[in-house]
Amino acid sequence: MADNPNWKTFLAPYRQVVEELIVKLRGMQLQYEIESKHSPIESVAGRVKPVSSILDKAKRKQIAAEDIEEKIQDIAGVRVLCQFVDDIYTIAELLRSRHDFEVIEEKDYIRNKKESGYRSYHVIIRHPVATIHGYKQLIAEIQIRTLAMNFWATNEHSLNYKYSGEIPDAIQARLKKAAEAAFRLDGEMAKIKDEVQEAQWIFHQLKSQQHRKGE
Ligand code: 0O2
Repeated sequence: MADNPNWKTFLAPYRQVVEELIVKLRGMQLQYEIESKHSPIESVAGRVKPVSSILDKAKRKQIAAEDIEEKIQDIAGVRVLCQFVDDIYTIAELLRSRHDFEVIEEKDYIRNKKESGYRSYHVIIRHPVATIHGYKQLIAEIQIRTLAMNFWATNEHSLNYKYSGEIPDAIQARLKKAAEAAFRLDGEMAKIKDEVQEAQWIFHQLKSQQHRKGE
């Protein structure tokens, strides 16, 4: 079924949504840079969920084929990385204020971390997309997390893959400790946020001067 050519047609508008969202979020990042302000957005990346993962998720959550579009909300997924935890909430606010898509759900796994230790902020949106058959509204997921949260989530994701979702208890316990260490790191960085930002601003100015002089 994963080779079914209909998947290509089904996923094409999702690819478009991912690309449009990346452009919009990078556009926000650039505006902060132009105005020489700290950008809450450090980087943006996106992907369309592979067909095999869509099928696995549908099976695991007992979702019928005709409900996939509505019930699997991360077929179009974009990830935004930030330096500081409060940047996450700034971005969520920016997303809520947009008129070109609608926020339909928010999941705060920072205030309510997952059992695994996972922390991240998920914003589910409904995004319009123009196709040759007319307009469609597609669901997409924007995951917003700090660099520290991402470091943890990436490693945990690899381990989950390696152990097919059955991570041994001892490793799971270590992962939980690592999640708390990452969270403490975010807390410590928040305390010196102003210092870090000032240092980055000075460095940015220096780089721009050197660039202008052609050094
Ligand atoms: P992939 O490979 O990242 O695309 P769920 O029932 O929890 O599986 P649901 O209901 O869609 O999923 O919602 P949720 O939990 O808000 O979002 C799912 C996505 O969040 C996951 O996608 C992961 O990207 C991420 N995520 C959620 N929990 C964890 C976790 O414990 N560890 C890590 N590393 N990531 C997590 P997929 O489909 O699982 O996979």
